[in-house]
Order: sequence, then structure tokens, then C-alpha cells
Amino acid sequence: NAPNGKNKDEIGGKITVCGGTFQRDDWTNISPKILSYLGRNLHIQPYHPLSFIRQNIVSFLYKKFVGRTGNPIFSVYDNLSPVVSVEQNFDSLITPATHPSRDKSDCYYINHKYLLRGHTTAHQSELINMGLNNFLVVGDVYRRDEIDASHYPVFHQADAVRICMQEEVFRRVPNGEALQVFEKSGMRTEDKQQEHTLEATKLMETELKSTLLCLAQSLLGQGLVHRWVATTFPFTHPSWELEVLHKDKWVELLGCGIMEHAILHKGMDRVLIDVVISIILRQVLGVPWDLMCLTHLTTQLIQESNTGPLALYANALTTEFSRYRPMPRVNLHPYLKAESTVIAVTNNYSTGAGDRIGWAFGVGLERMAMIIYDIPDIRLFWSTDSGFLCQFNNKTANDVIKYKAVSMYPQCINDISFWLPEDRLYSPNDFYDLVRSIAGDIVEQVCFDS
Ligand code: FA5
Ligand code: MG
Repeated sequence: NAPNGKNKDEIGGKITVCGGTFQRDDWTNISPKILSYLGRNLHIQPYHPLSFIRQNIVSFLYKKFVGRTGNPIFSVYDNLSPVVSVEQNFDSLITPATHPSRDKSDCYYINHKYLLRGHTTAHQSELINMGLNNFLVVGDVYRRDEIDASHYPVFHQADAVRICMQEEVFRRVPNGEALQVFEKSGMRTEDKQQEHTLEATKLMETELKSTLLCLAQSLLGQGLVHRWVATTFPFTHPSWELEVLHKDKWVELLGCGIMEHAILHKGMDRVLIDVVISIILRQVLGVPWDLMCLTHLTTQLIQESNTGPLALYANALTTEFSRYRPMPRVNLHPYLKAESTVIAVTNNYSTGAGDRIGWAFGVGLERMAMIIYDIPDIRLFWSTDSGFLCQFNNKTANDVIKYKAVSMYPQCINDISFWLPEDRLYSPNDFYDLVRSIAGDIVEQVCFDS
């Protein structure tokens, strides 16, 4: 620390968050207290109740959605950095510039460009642009929210996205081939978006709601009393919240909805670029399909081959690519694996639609855990008190655990030494009984050291 008591970084106008250094500005409102929560990663700590909830959600999705070979189709991201850009948290999710969720009074801003994510949805667009169709993001999120037993400035969310192609949407419908996901001159109503047909929207809504109800029942019990409440999010329409009755009160567990077409469409542009590149590489340069897994590799290949029309294409595509920041790390797009699908996608795209429709949801892990384990206060999840932690230690996500209240006072350790009478052996159990009869449950543990 510098002589005036200020941290060196503060003097230089810099702030270090999660290993990155950022310039402070008049948007910076992140406090040292909030910084102290970063890196705790409760959702991946062994034996932590929030980790059990994460494991249960992942197992549920793995079991429910399997591919043709029986393998899970959802991929899980549980260690993405909570430092995100304003673009990721808001713009990529078409959140209007004046939306109240962007307010300084609601978010922890590092500076005008970066903040601690306010929801795990912040990663949605980037993962879609990487070509993923089914994924789950789990992590810590940060909000300047009210203070009570069920709200905390740091909590955890799991965000899922499922994107379906035309055939998947109508796969269980008799004569489903005749139905369409998109319509040309549709209207936006409270039941659907302008681009989508009502039948596609309703089928997706049914799959979304039945998935979420099954998930809630499998975690909270079959006897669950629930209701769906219509709501709005900038990134889904229509949208709902799932509320469950707990101790005579309605508790909001999650938000969900049909993904806004504009978000998927942006991803589709990206897919189209990949497809065009692959076709050129395949047709003109003879590169095998299975080599075309890294997009940056493909762009580089194109740039290096400066032959006539291809070089022109390369320039156009590179300009096109530069619109997408940050560039996705790996882009192994399933479409690129087979020539026939590439052609099908291109044909589809050329009709102006892209034929994908998706649903998404975001659930609060603490809300689930508080109901399942009977944890009365959201602050307890951050406890390092062994009286709290030992109730989950060496347990599994499948165990039935009911939390027993521990003292509200901080833990303290006392040493007691005494002489034992020489004439008889003294058993530790004699002392345990003495402690039990005098102190009851206030004493959590007695260790003997003879
Ligand atoms: C969202 O955060 C949306 N991103 C969810 C979403 C994702 C909707 C994808 C549609 C598609 P919301 O602000 O309602 O929505 O938060 C989602 C859940 O997080 C809530 O239902 C609740 O379970 C939990 N939650 C919200 N605020 C808090 C808080 N301060 N403390 C603890 N849990 C909270
Ligand atoms: Mg909500």
C-alpha cells in the first residue's frame, strides 16, 4: 500500500479483477467487498449444496436429451469468467439501450465497457456463434439487489439453451413434414414472434415447460405446487417465470422463454460464413471436410491463397468476420461435418429464414437449494463455519439432507487441559458425556489429544 493508505492501483486509476487489469472510470462501482466473492466458485466446490444442485441439473439434462447414439447432447460450461463486456451482458441479447437492467444502480461495473455478469445469459450469444445448439452455463452472477433472506448481491444461475431444426420441432407430429417453423407475413402477438408460426412456438413452449416442470419435480419432489406467470425479457418472447409454493409463499425459481429470432439469426449469419468458407475450401482447394474444424484456420488458409476470385472472397469474408468480436475460440460446427448438410443449410439460408428456433431458461441455484435443504437464509451459502459445511460433507447430490440450524455466533475453539487421576483409566466418552450434559448442541466437536 502507498503511504496515503490507498492501493497503488487506485492511485494509477487501475483495478484488478480476476487477474485482468482495467482502467477505472466514472462507471466503476465495484466494491472491495464484492471483489472478495470472486473466485469462491461455490457451485464447483466439492460437497457444497450449490454444487449438488448443479450436478442434479446437469444429470437431468444429460438424461433427458440424448443423441442418436445415446450420448448426452448438452455441453456444460461452469468455469467461464464472470467478467463480461457490456456487449455480452446486454447488447448481444438485444437489451435496449435504455433498459433499467443496465443501470449503474443495478450492476457492478468495472468500467463503462466491462462489468461482473448480471446473469449467466451473458454467454448465450457467444456460445451460439460458436455453433452450439444445446448448452448449459453455470456460474456466479452479481447484482445490486435488495437485501433480505432470499436476495444477495452474489448468487448463482444455470442458463440453458436448446435450438431445434425444423425436423426436430415437428418430429412427433403426424405429417409434421408439411408444417413450417417460419412464416413470411406473420404478426408479433402475445403468443409468438413475427417470424415464427404459432404451431412451432407452441411445440417449443410445450417442450420447454414440460422439461422445466420435470426438472423442478425431480429436484423438489413430485408433490410440487406450481404456476406459470407470463413475463418479459428482452431476449425471449413469449416469456414465463416458474413459481412454486413453499411454506405458503410463491417463490420464483426461474425465467424462460422462446429465444428472440434476432439473436439466433445473428448466429445464423455466422454459420453461413463458415459454410461458404468450407464450400470454397472443399470445391476449390480440395480440403477434406474433417480438416475444417477451426474457423481461424480456415480464414487463414483462404488469406494465404491469393489466387484471383478466391482472394477477393477472402477479403470480403475477413471484413465480415471482423464484425464478430470476440472471435469464438473453437468452431467445430456440426454442419461442417458433412457435405450434404452444408448444402442443405445453404439452401435453407438462401430462402432467407434459417430454420432454427430455440428455447432458453435461467434458474437460481440458491432458490432451489433453500427449498430442497431447508436452508432459511441465502447468506448461509457463503458460510465457512464447519457447523454448516459438515452437514453436506461426504454426502452426494442424491442424498436427502435437511439443514439443522447452527449458532448465529461465530465459531470459537477452546483448549481445555486437565490432570487425570492416576488410579483409574479415564475414557474420552466420559468427557463427551460431561460436555453433552452441560453444553448440549452448542459444542460442535471435541477432539482429544492425550
Ligand atoms: C434472468 O436472470 C434471466 N437471464 C433468465 C432467463 C434466461 C430468462 C434465459 C429467459 C431466458 P431473473 O432476473 O428473473 O432472470 O433471474 C433468474 C432467477 O435467478 C430468478 O428466478 C431467481 O431464481 C434467481 N435470482 C434473481 N435475483 C436473485 C437474487 N438477488 N438472489 C438470489 N437469486 C436470485
Ligand atoms: Mg425474475
